[in-house]
Amino acid sequence: MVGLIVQAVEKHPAPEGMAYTYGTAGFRTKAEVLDSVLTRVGLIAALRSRSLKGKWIGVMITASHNPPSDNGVKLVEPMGNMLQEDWEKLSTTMANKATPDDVLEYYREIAETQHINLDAPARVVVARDTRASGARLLGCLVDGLKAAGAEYKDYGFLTTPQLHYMVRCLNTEGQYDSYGTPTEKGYYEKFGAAFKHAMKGKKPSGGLIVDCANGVGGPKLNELIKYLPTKEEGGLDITVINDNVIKPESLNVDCGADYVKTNQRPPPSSKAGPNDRCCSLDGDADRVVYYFKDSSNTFRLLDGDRIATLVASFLGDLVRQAGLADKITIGVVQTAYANGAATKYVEQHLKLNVECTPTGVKYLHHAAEKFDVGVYFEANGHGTVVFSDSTLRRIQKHVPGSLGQKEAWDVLRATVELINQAVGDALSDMLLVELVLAHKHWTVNEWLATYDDLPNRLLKVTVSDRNIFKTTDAERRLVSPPGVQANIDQEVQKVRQGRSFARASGTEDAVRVYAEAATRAEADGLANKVASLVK
Ligand code: NG1
Ligand code: ZN
Repeated sequence: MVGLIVQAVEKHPAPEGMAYTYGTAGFRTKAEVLDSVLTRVGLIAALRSRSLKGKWIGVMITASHNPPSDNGVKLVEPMGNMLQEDWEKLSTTMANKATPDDVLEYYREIAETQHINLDAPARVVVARDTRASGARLLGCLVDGLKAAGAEYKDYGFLTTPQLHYMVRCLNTEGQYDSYGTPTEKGYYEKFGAAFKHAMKGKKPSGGLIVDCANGVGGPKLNELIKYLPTKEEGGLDITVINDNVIKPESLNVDCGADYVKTNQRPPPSSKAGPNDRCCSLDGDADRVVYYFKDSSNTFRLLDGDRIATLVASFLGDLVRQAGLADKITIGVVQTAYANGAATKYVEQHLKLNVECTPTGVKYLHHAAEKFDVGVYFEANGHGTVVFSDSTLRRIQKHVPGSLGQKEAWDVLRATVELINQAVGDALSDMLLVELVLAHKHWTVNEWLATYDDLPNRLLKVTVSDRNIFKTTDAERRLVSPPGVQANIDQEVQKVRQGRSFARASGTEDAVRVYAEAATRAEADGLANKVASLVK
């Protein structure tokens, strides 16, 4: 193994002058400087699996909504969660080791400090999105996996959530908590069947246009559709657009969830008419946002906050109607980027607990796990719902007291199945939204009418060193550089319903400034003021 590791690392030398960090979304940068990282991630994945006595670990090669020339890689824990934090640090250190000998030495050091038996089995599942660099990077990863003596399964092209699903299925196969069959067909069958059960013959109002960002979500959605009830059977009428994966240079270009959310407009390729329900996935299909043009042709975004409120209200109704209200509490987890109006709606109208965490799905997921039912979404469309084990058992064991309770209980159980609890999944989230709208007999207009978003602005500010920006209170307040927060507070006071914060991005070399206020002019003015304060 020693010789093999040295050989593999020699084959993919680290470029000079690069500093890699395992950030919120794993390693992510220009694809051409990632070869050495992938080989080292192969070694880390093998070690992580061995540290868990041969449980399957996932490796996903993707750069999500980033441009086609980027790529990235992230690791997935056995139950489909994001990599544990101490292993993020080990990964970062490993990625920055310069020579093959340094790598080998660090490999041994990890084994020693983490008490890993290097003879234990190592099992790793890999998949990638449709980027042109994916095949080459897969080769670099596999060299690392083979050198470390890991058994690996390559699923080819998958969406990120499908890979998370495979990992969870493989680790629960044959057990009481078996998550499903670890095949693509198994994934489509599970979610297709759950959707059909949960719909209970309800008819969706109108069709749905799905923009797939020219990414891996396109072919996968086209496949999933085959497992859903047809239009004739009262199922969804889905039109798929931007599903061209033959031209990888078109990935995320003028389309996709990030384009729509950032530019507040539909993809130019969309032919949707007024009030047509539309949604956009991102490049690896773990994010989804809805939108439409209203009768006066104004663009209306229904983002992650809206999905969270819609889903939380639906689950609240089902739990109540099933007769479980006094046994199950529902909570909503957001980040500071959630619109203030959404937070208020959840607290005052839905009367549910809201928790705010730092940016990054791992924080939201963790906080959501503390509730019986935790609904978590980032405003940009990442998110899902998690049910605690005891809640799942409680739902299963429940004995409905009436026909009405039984109806709601049936729908609740099928809805649990429909939600990809391993991780936020654009395809499963999309089916969930469609389900809720059909049950509520709502169009996008009723959904939009639940509350009015406060006008807001998100700015990206280039600074000389973003690392000096340190925050507290779930990133809502700056503690460093000194004095800046007090200045921000002063500016916030000057506008009505003002709120603003600045934090260093975890994925880009910039500081992000968010501001909201009663009017568009006040929100824009506040954002610009705060941007000038952090420059
Ligand atoms: P950063 O760059 O740390 O703001 C961005 C998104 C996050 C999350 C991560 C990972 C915003 C404001 N931030 O993080 O929500 O999606 O990327 O992809 O949207
Ligand atoms: Zn993504």
